[in-house]
This record gives sequence, structure tokens and C-alpha cells, in this order.
Amino acid sequence: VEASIPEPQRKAWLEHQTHGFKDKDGFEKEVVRHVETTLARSLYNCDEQAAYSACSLAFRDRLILEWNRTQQRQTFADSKRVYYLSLEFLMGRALDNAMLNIGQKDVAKAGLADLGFRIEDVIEQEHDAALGNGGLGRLAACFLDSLASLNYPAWGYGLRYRYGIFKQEIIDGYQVEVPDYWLDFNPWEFPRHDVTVDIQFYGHVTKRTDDNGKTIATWEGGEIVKAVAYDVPIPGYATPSTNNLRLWSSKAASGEFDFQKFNSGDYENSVADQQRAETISAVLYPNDNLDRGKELRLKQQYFWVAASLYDIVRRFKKSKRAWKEFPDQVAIQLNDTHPTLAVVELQRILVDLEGLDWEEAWNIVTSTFGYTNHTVLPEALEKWSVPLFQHLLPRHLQLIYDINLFFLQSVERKFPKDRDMLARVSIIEESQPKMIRMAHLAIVGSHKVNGVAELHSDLIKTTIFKDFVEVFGPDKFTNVTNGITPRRWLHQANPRLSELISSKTGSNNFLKDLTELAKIEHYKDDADFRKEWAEIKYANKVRLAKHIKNTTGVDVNPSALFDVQVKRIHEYKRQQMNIFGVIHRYLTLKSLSPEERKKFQPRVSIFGGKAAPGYWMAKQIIHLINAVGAVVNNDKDIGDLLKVIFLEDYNVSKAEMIIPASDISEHISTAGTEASGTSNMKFVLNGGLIIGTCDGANIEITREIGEQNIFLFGNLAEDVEDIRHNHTYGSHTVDPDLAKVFEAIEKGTFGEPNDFMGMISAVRDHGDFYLVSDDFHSYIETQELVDKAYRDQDGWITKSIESVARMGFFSSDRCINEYAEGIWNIEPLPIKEQ
Ligand code: GL4
Repeated sequence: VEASIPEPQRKAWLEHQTHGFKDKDGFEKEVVRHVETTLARSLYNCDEQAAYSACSLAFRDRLILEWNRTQQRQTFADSKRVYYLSLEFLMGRALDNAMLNIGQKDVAKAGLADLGFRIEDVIEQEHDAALGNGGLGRLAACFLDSLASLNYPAWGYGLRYRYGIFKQEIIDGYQVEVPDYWLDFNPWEFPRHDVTVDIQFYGHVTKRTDDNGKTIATWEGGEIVKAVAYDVPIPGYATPSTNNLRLWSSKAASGEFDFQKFNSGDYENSVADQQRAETISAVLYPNDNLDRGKELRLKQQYFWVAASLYDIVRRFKKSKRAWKEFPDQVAIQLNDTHPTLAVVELQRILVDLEGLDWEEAWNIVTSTFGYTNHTVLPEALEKWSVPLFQHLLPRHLQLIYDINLFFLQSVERKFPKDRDMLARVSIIEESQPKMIRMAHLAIVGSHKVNGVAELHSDLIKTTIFKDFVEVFGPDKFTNVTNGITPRRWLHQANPRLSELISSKTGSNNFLKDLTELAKIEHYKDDADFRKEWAEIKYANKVRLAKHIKNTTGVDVNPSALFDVQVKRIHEYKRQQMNIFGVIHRYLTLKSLSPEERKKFQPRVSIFGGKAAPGYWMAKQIIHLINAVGAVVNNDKDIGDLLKVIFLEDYNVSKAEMIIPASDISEHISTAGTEASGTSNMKFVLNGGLIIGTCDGANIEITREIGEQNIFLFGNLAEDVEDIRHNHTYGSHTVDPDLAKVFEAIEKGTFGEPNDFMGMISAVRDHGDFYLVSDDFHSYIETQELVDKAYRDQDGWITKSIESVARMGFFSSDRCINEYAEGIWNIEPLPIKEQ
């Protein structure tokens, strides 16, 4: 309140308020002004990078004004907000998105042309904001887009990593990781040096009894690190609503500690302290679906969670409401278990700092939080060792023990004498050392738990969280099938398709209500529409073919069937099955006469994706793909019939180019392992068909688009366990076609066989955990069906159009509305147009 301008002076302010550019002239003026003053350059010294910077600054100015207005409106209305806590936000590029959401891309295009630049080249200058690993982080980014577009009062909270996910280079067929230093020039963030929070680590707890006999715990000593807020505006599509993503950066707390060292002349060590503090937010852990239990990661989690909660509580306290109203004002969503410490931290704030009774505090906590589970893979479920916790967060460990005690007491009342049940649901695993099971803590601390696709939500209820369904009843567990934002994944990635759709649906409204896509099904027999549909796909393939030529040197024919698998490399996603299938195809082609070969459907097999730096098997898979490519792509017998491409450094901006260029894409995880998948939705939305297993969202995609429009194969989730059991205790023989593939590899067809023995023996000698051999035959057969279907181009185009028309369900807008209603209990708060 002290910072507000007094009434008499406000007139002057309002007179001089800026509104950002209005038209092309205004835009150009702003670009030139930013080049000449903000960047201190001139028309004699303005390259594409400078044009990008100035253009971004011009749009940023507009965004900030709407952002300020949105925040003022939200503060004034004082309605309930949702806070989305995620360790990952895989945002990709911001400029194109800002231009489209504000609705001024045409203005920018014309304005940049006047100034001597092509808008596509300017957009290409931007470095992706890559603060995430894969689907989980990209989902968070889609959610932010939908929250703003639907006018929900919402903030994201995350970490401002100095290094995002590494850049991948392929050298001699091997992945090499290069640091992604992305903050050199980032016009999209606003440092808030005045918004800081001191975060405590280590130390000890003392307890005393107050006059009323109540025990008061105090966490003392240890060290303090400062959290500094950096804000990123999130524009909604076709609405002034602009939400905030707040990312925390770590800094040494200046003060007593450093001062003493300065005074004693220990300058180097005080600099070292500074660096040590900064390492907390230095780097994103590059693992997808894997938890490694590193101390620094736990430090990241507490640092981010404590700063965010301090911020949320500070905002709530300004409203001077009673604590019991907290859950009416605040909903907090835990994106996986990474932010689960927030449950404990809020309980600590309420009990230790605000003096509430345990029960009252705990009711507030559980009414506030919701938890989303994103994986059932055991190696991804977070556990922290009790000794590590004791050392780093001694008070939190006590609180977890108390939370667990009360929880187990309630379980015991419901299931008297069931000691096994108590052991199974306990937050503490009685291992050596004891471990804290974060998923259990998240379930106990939340009022709703959701999975991310129907099959996945059913699986968690019947497997990993089965006991909790008995304890809490089934209503606590729910499903919200993932979605994707059609703004980025259709309109931005595939502007021509978006335009064709709007010409038939009558407007761009389908971008706000994706179910309107259904209207295009009326045109599926319209010859002109079909022709343009096919032309757009072809043009997208030509663009990708150029990229392939530029980056790998390989010529691919855009008329061939483009078969794409782009996603993190993981054994459960089965890129190894794909490349084995490619080898099978190669061997088949080689065995045919030139005449017979001509009948074959030409294919380009395109792979892309990063392997976690410590994931040896995933790296071997990348190596084999490249080794196969090196042989096949240079085989004169084969020519255009088969090409194998590995695209380096798959990321969000590359996805925007690759996805619209796919004919068929692969979503072939072992059934029951891929919680949802979201790229499956992106491919279909762009008119690509998919081949996949009955896993994750593939199942719901099939239900929506129809079985005739998808290529499903392989064993079902319900049978996987038995099959695995059989591998170990029954007879296990490798599929004969797959055995031939192994033989070729072992003969040295693709170079040194020893380089690939890990992949072979995983199937042959180590139980084939991912069922590669079991599914291989139906995979190969189904790929043959794909060839056949593709040769019938007319039939294929019909499938493509029908599929897109029926994808309305998979908008992240639908998904966010389900969260808002079923979990957060929040309403939209529209901002007036100006
Ligand atoms: C993931 C799942 O693996 C993926 O299937 C899902 O689509 C995504 C978003 O819900 O979450 N879980 C983890 S961990 N990483 C993912 O990408």
C-alpha cells in the first residue's frame, strides 16, 4: 500500500500511460526504437538476432501492460487462485506464441518485411526455453497456456535453471551432451530483485513448552540461501488475460556469514559460498522417468517449494482472512511428487510459525493440495533417505514422522491388526537406511489424486496405490486425461492446416473450442479440400526433408512414407523395437530381386530424442540407429526404398517442424508403461496417423477417432505380468524374425557387434522385461498393414481427415476445465478488453 501513488498525482500517471503499439507503423517505430536505444545498435548494424531482440521487446511491452492489468484485477477480485508447482516447464520459444496469442503476427510480419526481415528467420533466432525433460514438462507448459486462455487466475512456480536440458550432438553416431546456457539474452523474464525469500537448510530443532503446556518447536542454525523471483508473462490466446510464471533463482544470502569471512580476509571463500548457493538453481536434472536420489536435487526441491509457499502465504495474509479460509483462496497442484515437501512446509508454517493446532492445520493442508501422478515405473518413484533428510531438513523429518503417525493411527482404526497394511501404506519404508516414500506423503497430504489417462488412472488404483483406495475410498482417486494446446500444436506449428480448417469451420474459434474440428468432417469427400489437405502435408514433408539434408547430408524423398518416433530414448518406449523392425525391413529388401523390391513402399524412418547422460542402454540404442543409417543410407540396392535418420537435439521448436511432417508416428511402449503420452495427440492433430500399443492415451485416441484410423498391435497391459513371469520361469524363445535381426547385427553388418550386445542380451538373456520379442511379430505385421494402407492414398487421406476432425477431446483446455471443476474449485476471472 505504501508504494501506491497518492490520488492527486494519479491523473498525471494516467495521462502518460503507455499502451504498446497499435498497428504496423506503431510496431515498426517500437522495433526501431528498441534497436537504437535498448540495444544501442543502428540500421547499419542490425542482424537477425538484433531484429529478434527488438521485435521481442516490442511484444513484451504489450504483454507487460496486459499482465499488470491481469494481476491488478486478480488482486482486486481476491478470488481463488490455483498455483501449479512444477520442477519443469518446457516452454520452447516465446515470440511466435506471443504474436499469435496477442493476435498481431500479421502486423509483425508486414512490419518486419518493411524493415528488411523475414518473420520466419527472426523467429528462428530464439533459443528454446528448455527447462524440462519431456512430456511432463511440456504438459506444464500447455497447462499454463490453457489457464491463461481460459482466464483462470493461476500462477506457475518453478526453478530458474541456468542450464536447461543439455543440447545433444551426435558425433560418430554417439550422443554427446553440451551445456545449454540459455540466459545470455532472455527478454521474456523480469528479475524481481525486491521479491526475495530466505531459505534455511541444515541446523537443528529445539523444543520447549509454552505457558499453556503446548510444545513449541524451533528450527535454528544451519545456513541461509536467498531465493530471487524471476517472472515470465504467460499470454492467453485471444484474451487480455496474462498470467505469471514465477521462477526462483538461488543466491548467497549476504549478511553475517560472508561478512565475517570478508573481515578475516577470506575473500576467496566468501566467493566460494556465493557459488555454492548458486549451484542450487544451476542445472536441471536430465532424467525422465528416473529418480537418482541426489542431495542437490532435494535441496532444489525444498528451495523452490519453500520460496513458493512463502510467496503464496504472504499473498494470502494480505487479505487478512482467517486461516480456515486458506483453501477457499488457494489451490496448489503438485506436478508429480517433486513438490511434495510443500505439504510438510505448509504444515510447518501453520503449526510452528502461526501457532495453529495440528488438526486444524492439517485440514487446511489437505484441502489445499492435489497430486498428479505421472508414472508407475518403480525407478521413477521418489524416495529420500531418512539420514539425508535428518541432515538437510531436521524439522521436516519430525513433521513427516508426526504426519505418518496420525495417518497410521487412522488406518489402524479402519483395519485393526492388519500390520502388513500398515507397513505397505506407511510413508516410511523400513529399509536400511529408512526411506521416505514421497508418493505416499503426497497422497496423504492431498484431497485428490489423479492419473493422466484412463488406463493409467485405473492402473494406479489397482497396483501401486491399491491400499490407499481402501484406506481413503475410491472418490479420492480420479482421472484427468492429458491434453495439448491447439494454439502451439496446430496453429503455430502448422499454419496452413490451421488456415484450411478455419476456412471450413468459418473462424478461428476451433482454437478456443477444439470440438469445433468436428465440422471439417463434412468436407472429407470434397475434392478441393482433400487436395489441399494432401498438399499441406507434402509441403511440411518437403520442409523436413530440407532440414534433414542440411543437418545430416542425407537426401530423402518427400513422397516416401515418413515414419517418425521422436521422444526421450527409453527402453520402455521401445525405440529398440523400432530399429530392430527397420533392420528386418532392410534384410527383407536385400533378399528380394530388384523387380520385387520395386513393389515395396518407400519409407523414411526418422528418430529423435535425448538419452539421459547416465543411461547406458539408451545411448546404445542411439548408436545402433546411427550405425544402421550409415549402412542403409549408402546401400545402392536400397536407394529411396529405405532411409534411416537420427535427428539431433530433439526439442520443442524442432517438434513444431517435425510433427506436421509425419505420415505415421510410433507410440509403441510396452502396454502399461506410458502413463499417457502427449505427442501421440500432437501427431494426430496434425493429420498424421499413428501405430501404437494399447497404452496410455492411445486407447482414448482410438475411442475418439475410430479403430479404422489407428494401427494398434501388441500384448495388453493386463497380460504383461504373466508374460514376464513366463520369461523367467517358463520357456522363452526369441521371435524367429527378431533372431535373424540379431544374427545380422552379430555378423557385423552394422559395425562392431560388441557395441550392441547390451540390447540383444536384454531380450535374449535377461528376461526381455519390455516384451520386445513378444510384440515383434505383431509389430512387423502391423507395419505391413501401414504400407498397404499408405499405398491407397485416397483411403489414407480420409483416415487423416476423420482423425483430425475427432480430436477435439484432447485440448488441454478441456483438461484444465476438468481440473478446475473437479479438483481446484476455481472459476474464470475474465479481464476486460481495452
Ligand atoms: C510422464 C509420462 O511418462 C508420460 O507418459 C506423460 O504423458 C507425461 C505427462 O503426464 O508424464 N511422466 C514422467 S515422469 N515423464 C513423463 O513425460
